[in-house]
Amino acid sequence: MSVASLFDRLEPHLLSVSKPIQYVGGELNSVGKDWDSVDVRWALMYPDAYEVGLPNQGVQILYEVLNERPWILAERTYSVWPDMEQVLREQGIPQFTVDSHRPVGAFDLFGISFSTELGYTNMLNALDLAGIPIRSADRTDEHPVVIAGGHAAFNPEPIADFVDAAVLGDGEEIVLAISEVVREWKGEGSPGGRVELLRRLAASGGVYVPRFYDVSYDDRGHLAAVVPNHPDAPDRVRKHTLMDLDSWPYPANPLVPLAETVHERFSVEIFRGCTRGCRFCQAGMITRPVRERSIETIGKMVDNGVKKTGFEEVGLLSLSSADHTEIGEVAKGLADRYEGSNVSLSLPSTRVDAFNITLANEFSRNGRRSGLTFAPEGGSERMRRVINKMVTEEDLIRTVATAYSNGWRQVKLYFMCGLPTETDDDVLQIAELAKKVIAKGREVSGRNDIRCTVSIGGFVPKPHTPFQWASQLDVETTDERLRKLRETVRADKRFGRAIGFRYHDGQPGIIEGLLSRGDRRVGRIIEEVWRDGGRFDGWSEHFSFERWAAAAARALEGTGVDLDWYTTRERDYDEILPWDHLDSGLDKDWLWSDWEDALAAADGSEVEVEDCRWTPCYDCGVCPEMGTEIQIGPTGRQLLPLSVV
Ligand code: B12
Ligand code: SF4
Repeated sequence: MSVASLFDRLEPHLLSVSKPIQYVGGELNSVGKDWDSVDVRWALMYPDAYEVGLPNQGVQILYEVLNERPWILAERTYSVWPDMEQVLREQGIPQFTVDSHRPVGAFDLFGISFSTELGYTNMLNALDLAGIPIRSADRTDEHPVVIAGGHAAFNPEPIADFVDAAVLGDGEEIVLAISEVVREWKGEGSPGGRVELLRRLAASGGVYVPRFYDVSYDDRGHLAAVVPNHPDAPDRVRKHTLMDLDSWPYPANPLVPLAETVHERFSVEIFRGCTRGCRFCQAGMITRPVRERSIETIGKMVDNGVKKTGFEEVGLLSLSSADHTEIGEVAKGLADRYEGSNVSLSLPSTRVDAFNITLANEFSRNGRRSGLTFAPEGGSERMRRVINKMVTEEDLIRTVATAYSNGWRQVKLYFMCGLPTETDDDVLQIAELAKKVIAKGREVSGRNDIRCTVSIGGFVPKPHTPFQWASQLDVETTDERLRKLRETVRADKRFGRAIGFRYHDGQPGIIEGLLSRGDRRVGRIIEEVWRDGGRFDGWSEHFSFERWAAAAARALEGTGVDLDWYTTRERDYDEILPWDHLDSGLDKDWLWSDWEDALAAADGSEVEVEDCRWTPCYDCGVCPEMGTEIQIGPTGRQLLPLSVV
């Protein structure tokens, strides 16, 4: 039965809300499909405002992959701002998709993409606005199956009561497989209702259905066991890995936003995965192994994307783009192709050791010579050994010297505060490093307008990393350490103004830590926060630590555990972790020995884990467990076709 558009009810209120254009839809390359002509219908959500959510590659890719099938329809929805929420609640209008303004509750599947855990309260709000019960257990056959994906879904336990299912890893193939299961079940007349559908999804082995697992705790409040309670639910649910990125050249029809968004460029993922082995980096650990897109496919995707969108900037996206085996040829080929046109190229932050000036020159040939960004992450050499990011001070100074002497005036350096074994001194060395960078820049360029911006994020231990056992630094010590650093930077008049200083205070990091390593009991906190008005927790102007702390105290009363237990406590080898039944391929013993190596490095031992792209496999477990292998070039081919722009 057809589902009517809500637009007529929405339109009269659009002029009373901020940025109404974000709710209108109809972007270039968006898709409108006939509701009745398909078998399976997905609503896809990025749980943040349109301006953050629209550029998200994950959602754009899945939207396209699904809509390419004539029997599937996919539409998008984003979090509405509080003024629109008020309109929807007052007028009784449900959460809607921007494509055809259909109610989210009418779809078969509601897929939500979490690149950060701070989107959880926005999910609850969207469910509630959609008229879908926020708890999975309260839903009936009338409601969509709610599925979480994205990096945060590698530990979906804090949202286990709210989602019906979660998917780990690359989504391209599994969303099609899920659609097949739904089509078949609907085709049979939906036997057994949603529980049977969830059973079929769980039995497929690639979808985690939390309700089919019982969780128990011991009398200290520690996790005692996570056991399947259904014979068809596997003991461990595995992640998905897309092999051969060349066969999946998406987005091929990138969406062009109507309103201003955080990114207005066409991005091409030049590879997935990273095996550099930085111990804090969840993205690197969970996306192993490295799979490169070939230079030919990159060339075709850029050509196609620029023509179809009119974007004037092309971003080459990955976790460490300068590591692509043919990055030099890619950069030169694209710079040649777009020479004299309006199209410029950009590369996200570069590893200090992968930087080379020829590459940087290619990237800036047709555009502005904006700042260069490097991420040494640790302020002291000792710290960088602990995190396995082996960049020496000498390397860094040499690299920035090359950049400054080649005409760059600005360098941005990313660091973290609160890393395992860190002391005040490790962080204060960031100031020393920044001063040396400026001094060197002035020396080699002979100019005084050299700048260095230091940007500091709080370290949050993440599941499936060697630091998953680490204690997180408490809010007070984090803030005090950052205060001392700021004072040290400002105290030296010779450099004070040349050094920019950006940092986040410790509070949001602790809540992100709670949500990252939490178990199912944390769900109650999320619900309390949402009921208390919590929305858009990733935005500093909306985030309230007090609200989270108060909700945690209430929700955890009597459990024997508290906010500190989840965050500032170091875990033991024997502890059952909430995500142990979710298989990222990484061998837990390998992770543990890497954690021990980190602690040994803190005391001066020189144990470096090399990159398995260039050295023998060191048995992290992923390739044999997942049946995958590293896919890298060089292919020796060329960037073709060279089209006229
Ligand atoms: C571009 C980018 C941004 C941009 C744009 C965000 C956007 N709208 O997409 C900006 C600058 C805004 C940004 C901000 C932030 N980012 Co960011 N970002 C990235 C980056 C570089 C690329 C993301 C991307 O496009 N990946 C490629 C796509 C294809 O992958 P994907 O989204 O994971 O989707 C695939 C699967 O996960 C899966 N999938 C995804 N969703 C779903 C849903 C369902 C239902 C299913 C079945 C499958 C599925 O299928 C997709 C296709 O295979 C990544 C690093 C990276 N290379 O991944 C960091 C990264 C995602 N960001 C990160 C972080 C921490 C942030 C911030 C929190 C930073 C901050 N402190 O402010 C904010 C959060 C913003 C927000 N509110 O969401 C981290 C995530 C950390 C983590 N969870 O481990 C990453 C991994 C970087 C890192 N190494 O730390 N980011
Ligand atoms: S299994 Fe070996 S080759 Fe594969 S990602 Fe791990 S270390 Fe690298």
